[in-house]
Amino acid sequence: MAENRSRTLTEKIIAEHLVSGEMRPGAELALRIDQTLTQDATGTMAYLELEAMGIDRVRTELSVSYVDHNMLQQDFRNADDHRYLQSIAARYGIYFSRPGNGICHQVHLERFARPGKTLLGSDSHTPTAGGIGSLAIGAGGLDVAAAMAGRAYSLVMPRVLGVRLTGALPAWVSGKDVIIELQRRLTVKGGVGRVLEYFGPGVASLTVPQRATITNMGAELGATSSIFPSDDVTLAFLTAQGRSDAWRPLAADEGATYDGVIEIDLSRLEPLVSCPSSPDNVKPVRELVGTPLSQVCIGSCTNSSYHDLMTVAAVLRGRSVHPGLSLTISPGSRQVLTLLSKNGALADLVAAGARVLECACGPCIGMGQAPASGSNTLRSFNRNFEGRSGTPDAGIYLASPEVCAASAIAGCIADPRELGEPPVVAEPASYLVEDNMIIAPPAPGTAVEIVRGPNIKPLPQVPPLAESIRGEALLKVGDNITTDHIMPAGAQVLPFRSNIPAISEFVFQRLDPTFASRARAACRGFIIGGSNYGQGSSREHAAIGPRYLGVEAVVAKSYARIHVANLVNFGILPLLFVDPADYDTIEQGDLLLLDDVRRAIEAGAELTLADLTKGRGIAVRHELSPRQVRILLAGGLLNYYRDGGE
Ligand code: MIC
Ligand code: SF4
Repeated sequence: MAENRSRTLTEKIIAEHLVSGEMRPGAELALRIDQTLTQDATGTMAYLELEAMGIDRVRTELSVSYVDHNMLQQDFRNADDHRYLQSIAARYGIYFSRPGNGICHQVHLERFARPGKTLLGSDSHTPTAGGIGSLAIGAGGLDVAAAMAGRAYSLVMPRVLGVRLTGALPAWVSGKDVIIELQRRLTVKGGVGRVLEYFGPGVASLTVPQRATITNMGAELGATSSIFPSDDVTLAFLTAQGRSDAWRPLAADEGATYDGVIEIDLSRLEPLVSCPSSPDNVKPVRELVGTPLSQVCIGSCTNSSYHDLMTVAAVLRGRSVHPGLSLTISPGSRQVLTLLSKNGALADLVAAGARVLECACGPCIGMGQAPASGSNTLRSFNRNFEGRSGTPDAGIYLASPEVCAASAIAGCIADPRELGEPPVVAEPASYLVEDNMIIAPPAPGTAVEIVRGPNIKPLPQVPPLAESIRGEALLKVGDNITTDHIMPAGAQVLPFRSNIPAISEFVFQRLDPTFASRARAACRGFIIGGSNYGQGSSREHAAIGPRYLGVEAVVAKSYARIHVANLVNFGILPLLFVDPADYDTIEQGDLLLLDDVRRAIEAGAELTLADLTKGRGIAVRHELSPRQVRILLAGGLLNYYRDGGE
């Protein structure tokens, strides 16, 4: 790249952090990571991996361990995990955000995120911090552990898609509608291989929390990240958080060229809704008015800021939640909850009949509040994948807090514009800053005992890639299979996140309850996938679980970014059909053979998959970098590092 070329903001931050590689879209490069975050559901595995790396103390500028997902404590398991995480944080020099302090992305935005820094998080919604101008990327726990150990993060140089904002949002329209509009235009795979970079005159009209709602849900486009410039609005937010020293102005160079530009005139947007069961199944709220609901849930890392909940409280003030439904509110952070309780808004919510839950992910990840069977739930969340609410046949709708509040009163989906003048909610000049729920690590060298409960099992060992892979097509699935399909979450499954043998029993349970026992009996095998295989979360359990059950390769039409990295990290070979039409020729149960596979993946990108049942060869290929080939040959990233790999 020419030195003097005008750069996008994304390119500037990447250039500042480039350790090796070329900033050419599609090329692999390695980035220095300034900050990391983990949450409890992915964190236990990440810290077991960190322990396996044998370092003494994290080597990042800042690492934070949050507890926000596994909050129901039906037995000892989740509590034991939290205790393990707290002891690991103290041992390795990591800040620990205690259970009750809030959702990782909301708290990180408030207390730690910095413009211009790189942040790697073991959660797919890590790009929330892009709302403050941080280049924030979601990854599997092992990649985050490696970053904590001081290793550079390898990724494919993304294309930078510009989103030019003009105008200002009309009454009752919010940041959520901007990102739902992008879901409509780009679909759940439209962001794969791209960073969405927002610019233009409309940016100044959006607050940091609104920007963060937009960058958060870029994950549902499959984007590598999403980012806003850092401007006076960013400075005001950081000042109100008592962190003005973290500010630096940041924007793309004048004349920077994007790999395509999408124009959004904010003033032309209207309230939108994502219908079941995909965020890109979008309709304007006016077409859905009257849709029956049994539940409304407000919260999640997408929409539980001070502004969001104050708006909801203002709508509910003096009114009652409709008797036909249940309204839950999960504040994003204790800072938000404390502010609401001091200014009386919490009383308004409670008086209206809202069920106020703790500051955590809660219903978003099926940790309680499963809706009634066959009913609809409306949520201010970011994902509405089948079964994610805990009720397989419930319809999940996604919308802004404004739409949710209006609907909670009406008892069915309602258009908030019918409520007249919208409430005016200003961002506070200063938030209530109290970090007593964040435990700083003790001085280096302090003796700390790591506390492990009986549910925390050692990491399974992965053998090096076999010479040949012979086995059944254990399962054939369609397009846009999510990690919620591959490895479900929810209250029943999440307590096993630190116990691979136990959690593996749930692999593909929602699609085929016989999968785990069939895979175990077969010992080895393949998965056949459609396009965008593995979209959604960063959970590496969706790779470790199948690998534990004997899956050695996946053959699909295309992959989601984080999942394909997790497959490589745990020694599962991700292959692509050269001709996607060949997908139709393979049937579940076919006996497949990849012969001489170690040599073949090193020698070139094309291989032949023999379908022994059908008696035909199928051309398949890989898009692996030379480093990823070496990782696979070693049997995953931990083996690769152990053997001296970089
Ligand atoms: C999700 O929203 O699906 C999760 C739960 O936050 C996941 C992480 C996990 O599975 O623990 C994610 O988004 O990465
Ligand atoms: Fe938590 Fe839901 Fe956000 Fe995932 S998407 S981090 S489960 S609030």
